[in-house]
Amino acid sequence: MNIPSNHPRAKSLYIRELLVTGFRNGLVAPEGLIAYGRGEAFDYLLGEHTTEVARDAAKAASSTLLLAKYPVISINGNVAALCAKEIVELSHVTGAAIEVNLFYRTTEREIAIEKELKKNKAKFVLGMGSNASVRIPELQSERRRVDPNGIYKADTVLVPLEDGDRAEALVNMGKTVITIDLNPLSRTPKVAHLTIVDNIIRAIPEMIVAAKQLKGKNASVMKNIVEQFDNKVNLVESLKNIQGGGRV
Ligand code: PTJ
Repeated sequence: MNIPSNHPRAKSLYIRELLVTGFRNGLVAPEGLIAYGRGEAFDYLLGEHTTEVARDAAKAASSTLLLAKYPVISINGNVAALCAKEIVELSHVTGAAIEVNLFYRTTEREIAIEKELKKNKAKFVLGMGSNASVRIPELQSERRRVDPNGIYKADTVLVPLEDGDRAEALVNMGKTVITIDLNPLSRTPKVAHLTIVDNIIRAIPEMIVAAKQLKGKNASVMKNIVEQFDNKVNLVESLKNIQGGGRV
């Protein structure tokens, strides 16, 4: 669809188009369109921009990935449709592996998502087909199937647009869990160690900028950023921004 660039809601309509195209190309589950509707409502309340606290969270998230021994980024259909290129760049800058992990898992969607990631220069993609051979304890959904060389062995996992169950199960496995979720009231942001309350389409580029600035710096600089970060405080501040119409 041709969206006039001077349309007052052009950016928002453009994001919708990415998801609809992703759905038509077999990346996004039909339920993913509904899930975005919830996210979009929070983004509207947030003022559709990256707040200062979200920027702080993105900096802490990039520090955490750079400090990790084996970081992995978990990809679902919505993430692939919205920011495959940026995810691949973040993985290159931070050294994180990429794993496909779907709630509504089908072989066709796995393949379509892998193709999209490789088109955007991903060197390899974990979690495909029978490679997702181990199970996360406590979980019943398809998300429990993970790659022994990926999420299962990771010390740090970035799980954007996630459901609370798996985030909690990963925390219980002793992993450091980072999420991106526009809804600070959702369970995932509360159980994760670190949450960026922002649209993933803006959050991943923020993380890339932060990672590029921090890479090569002394580990103590990044450790300090992570220690200063308080997830609970950040969520409360994000909620205040939403209540204030996103002007903060
Ligand atoms: O591709 P699959 O099969 O793995 O399915 C993916 C979806 C997203 C359909 C699945 O994970 C799902 O149902 O997710 P939920 O439980 O609806 O949670 C999605 C969360 O992400 C909600 O809290 C939304 O507010 C939030 N969200 C949606 N879009 C964005 C977002 N947060 C940040 N950026 C977005 N663009």
